[in-house]
Amino acid sequence: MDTIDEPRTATAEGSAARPAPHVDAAGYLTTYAASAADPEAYWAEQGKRLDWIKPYTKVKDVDFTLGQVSIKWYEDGTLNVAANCIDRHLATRANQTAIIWEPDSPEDEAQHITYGELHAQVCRMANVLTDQGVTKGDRVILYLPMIPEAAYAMLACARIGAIHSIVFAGFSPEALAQRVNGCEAKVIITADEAPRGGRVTPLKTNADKALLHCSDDVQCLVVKRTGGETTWTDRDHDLTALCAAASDQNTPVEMGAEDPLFILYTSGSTGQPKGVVHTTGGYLTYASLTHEVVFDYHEGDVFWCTADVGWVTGHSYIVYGPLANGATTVMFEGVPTYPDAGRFWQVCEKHKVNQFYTAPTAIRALMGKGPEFVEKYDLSTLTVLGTVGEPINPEAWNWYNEVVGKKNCPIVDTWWQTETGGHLMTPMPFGTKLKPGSAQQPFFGIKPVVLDPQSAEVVEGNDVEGVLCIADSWPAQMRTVWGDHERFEQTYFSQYPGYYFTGDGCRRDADGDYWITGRVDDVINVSGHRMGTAEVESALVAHETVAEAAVVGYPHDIKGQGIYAYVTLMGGVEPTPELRKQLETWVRAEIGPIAKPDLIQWAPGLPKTRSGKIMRRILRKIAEDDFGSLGDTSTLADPSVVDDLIENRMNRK
Ligand code: 6R9
Repeated sequence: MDTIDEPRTATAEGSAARPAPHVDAAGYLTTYAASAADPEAYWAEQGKRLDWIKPYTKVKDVDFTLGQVSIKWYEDGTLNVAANCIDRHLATRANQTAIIWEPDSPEDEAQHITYGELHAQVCRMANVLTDQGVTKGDRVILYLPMIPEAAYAMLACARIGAIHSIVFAGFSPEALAQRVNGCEAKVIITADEAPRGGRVTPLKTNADKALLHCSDDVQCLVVKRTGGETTWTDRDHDLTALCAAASDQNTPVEMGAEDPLFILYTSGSTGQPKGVVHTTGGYLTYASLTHEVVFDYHEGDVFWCTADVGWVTGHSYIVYGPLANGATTVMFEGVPTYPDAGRFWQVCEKHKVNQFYTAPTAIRALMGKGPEFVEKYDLSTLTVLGTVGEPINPEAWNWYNEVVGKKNCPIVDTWWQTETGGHLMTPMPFGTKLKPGSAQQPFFGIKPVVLDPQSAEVVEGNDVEGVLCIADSWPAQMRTVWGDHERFEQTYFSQYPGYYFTGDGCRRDADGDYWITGRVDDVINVSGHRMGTAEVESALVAHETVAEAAVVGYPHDIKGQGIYAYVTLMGGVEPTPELRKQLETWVRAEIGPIAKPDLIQWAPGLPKTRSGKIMRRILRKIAEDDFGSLGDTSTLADPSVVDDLIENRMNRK
């Protein structure tokens, strides 16, 4: 498992013309040591990557103490994120492509949007938002396909100081309504329809359904993506037409470094998704720095992150990081397998992509289709490959390395979270001996610690395992949960006092490299998407036939983890295959397609302690088809339920 690959050099065969890498092996050690010894000095310097209206004099003001958690970076500085991502590049890059937009269908033409055009489009949308009464601090929900307007809308909000909150276009009307209400949004920006993988999602119709549950004051701005028919009410405005008529000049608003930039809802172990808040100065500094260093991005490179802007990866590495660096960033509307499994590689060839960043689940799915889909295309421009979202299994890593990278492109396995804003652990592409499956080393200024889950004590030394915490802040750390600072403190700072608790378990191997072993809470990771088991359970029990439900993850070949639901029906309800289908459809509608259970087992009873607590450990084991090691079941109120669950288990190897 611990195969070591020698550190690559940027002048390896095929990339002879590349500039020297930003960080080599010696450079990593020196810079890391300096950043850890004097974080203030390191981050004071890094903040200068940005253009500040009023430069900061204070760098860091952080307290991780429960009851008074407070995180501030560059707090007395002022700046504007859109000006940093666009305006400051205009003198030298007005005619350089900022965004390459690749539509869902390869038959349709790609768009190359220059920094000059991006400026005009963002100014137009900023003016439209202002006309709608949106001002600094107001919330705007974005429910959009992967179209350039999604980036314009993010930057237009940033320009006028509004706080955007993107809701992934795969989420249901119910999930959308919850988020509109959760942050009391003034406006929602959506599109008529979202084409993806040859199919069309009626986004505007979904938005209409959601808005039935929201205040009548919420305005709806609609981008014309397909021109398809949609209903039209008094609150709807044609955003495409309004932008065309608006001025292409707009003065960016001066924002404090600690003013919120965006809210992004993410799943936790309990309750409803929480609104992760990221702020202006620290977030952008960190997104920009990590984008440059971790992908070894250089002037003129074409960078492609295949994520959706509905997830944090899309925020930091499609829009904010690359644009802050004046890069050319690819935005892809489609899916990896449409029209066939060669789509990613066709796009890499077509746009001469230099850095390619995707999720292990996509790699596993494509690996199953065979190498011929990759080999058809010229991938010689690729220099660095990246993965994110879940651990990558060595088999997928090797395929990515050999078939895609031709053993010539280092793979950066980047571990991070919605909460962290950017990469916290990753190899350096030209400065680390790579180990397939390991996120390896902390990024500059990051201090990981392994704690014993029982004693909460720090585990020193190597070849150890425990829960992963971070000992000190970094500029892109989330600042709070929107509207619920107490929940923020409880979730991240209460279990292991003095540390940021990541929710992940990890192993530090004999060389000091980190291996993420997965969540230690009730969060599962389905195709790289975070899902709270509690969310799926509450969707299930909302169905009239369901008395009780317990949801766990189980190993899934393609998705990493699948969703396994144990369902106890109301008395008198027949468990039929039709009902199983109905429940699947129900969860899809309540949350979205990504939450659909893969397996539903009818459970006449659930294993519970005498105090009524569901023993998830047992349910996980049965779902993993590993019931030989169930451990002590004698504390169960009724141990016989376990036999029935084992006998009727759904996942048989
Ligand atoms: C960026 C993102 C965060 C959770 C995280 C962890 C898992 C992410 C990983 C990884 C192993 C990696 N995760 N990257 N596990 N190796 N390289 O994915 O954010 O959606 O918030 O998920 O994903 O469990 O805690 P988010």
